[in-house]
Amino acid sequence: MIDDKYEPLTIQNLPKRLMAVRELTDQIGQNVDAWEVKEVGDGNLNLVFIVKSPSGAVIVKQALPYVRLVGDSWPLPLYRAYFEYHALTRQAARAEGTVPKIYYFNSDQALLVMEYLTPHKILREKLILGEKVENLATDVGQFCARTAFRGSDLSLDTAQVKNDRALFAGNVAIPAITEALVFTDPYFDANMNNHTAGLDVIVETIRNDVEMKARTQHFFRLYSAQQDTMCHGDLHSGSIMCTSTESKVIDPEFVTYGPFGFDLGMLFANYFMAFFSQIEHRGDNLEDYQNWILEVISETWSSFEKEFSDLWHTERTGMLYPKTMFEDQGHSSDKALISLLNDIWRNSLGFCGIEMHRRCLSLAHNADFERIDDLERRAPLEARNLMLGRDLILKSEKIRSTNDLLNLARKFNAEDFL
Ligand code: SR1
Ligand code: MG
Repeated sequence: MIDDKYEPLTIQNLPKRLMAVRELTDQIGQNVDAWEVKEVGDGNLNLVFIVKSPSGAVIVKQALPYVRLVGDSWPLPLYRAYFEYHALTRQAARAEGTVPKIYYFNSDQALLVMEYLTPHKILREKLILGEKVENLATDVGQFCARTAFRGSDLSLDTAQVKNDRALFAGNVAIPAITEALVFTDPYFDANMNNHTAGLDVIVETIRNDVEMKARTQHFFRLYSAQQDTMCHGDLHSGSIMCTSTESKVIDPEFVTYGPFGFDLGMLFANYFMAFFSQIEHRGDNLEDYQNWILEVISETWSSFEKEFSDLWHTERTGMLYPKTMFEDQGHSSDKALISLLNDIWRNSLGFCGIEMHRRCLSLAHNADFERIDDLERRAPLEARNLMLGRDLILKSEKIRSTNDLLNLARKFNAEDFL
């Protein structure tokens, strides 16, 4: 391609700058006059272009040297595209068919050319519109189990795990966003925080709950120090694209080695926020749709549990819980598996509660709530979400089943906290 010196693409200069990239022209042809370029990035960080021609379409994603949401006062290294590329190639190998195909990567330009997923839509938009997705829970639960298991010392050769831990340890600045915005800022009056008017009393309750804050730091320690596996790192409903029957996971630039339950917890939180905000987005079918969201949570866990257990029995070739110690001695490893799954479940609930907090208290809120213009109607829904988050952080050890979890969500959905 294209120059060595980094320069952000524009709709105007993209065709000229990328016309020599064969991997791209293989997909959409060489006649740049027929290319149609649109910038569609609606995330917080990057440029995203759809480039279409009569013969095909691709996505071109380019990192910007700053946080797009905030502007150039918050610089952000371009190297995140490199880690996203390495995460995507591993996810593609470990959970086949669940991520977009990569056609080309250019490190100098922090640029990826990848498959244009169509007619997929961002899952968050579908949840706001009340659209169901068949197989969502199974597909994403399996994605979580396969990437968790196959990126860990349960499966990989230890040299590979150590190499990957070292590789992804270089992704410093992006997980640092999570360290600040997710695990720290919600719990004090940090500079970039904002919350909906009317929530002050709840915010005060949360920020003054010393026991709960200590629990958040327990989970923060797990996030920073328990390097079980390669986590997606930002698995919210804006990182999943779906048709009515198929789901794909995108955008792993927050990739980091972290605890098994982290991605699941983030995901559950975003489903709970969709659940609590529904009343302002739905008409008649509110109950049916809210029940469906809760089913998705419960089935995602079942799908994760089933797939993780299958892999445990069929692909346990890493250094942890070796068959030489269990099956080869005529000893079942099932108790060890159950204990590990319980641990993952409990941790996922803690991460879930923290993500529910940060999306209402620090920077980068969710459209599920933000699209409710009437703040007097939004605040009580966010209050339910914040208070359930607090309970999950405090009681993660005591919530034993998905039934317990869903009953708790139903209970909080009927409460008036303001
Ligand atoms: C400044 S970036 C804010 C958020 O956007 C990303 O999607 C992550 O969730 C991050 O925390
Ligand atoms: Mg993202």
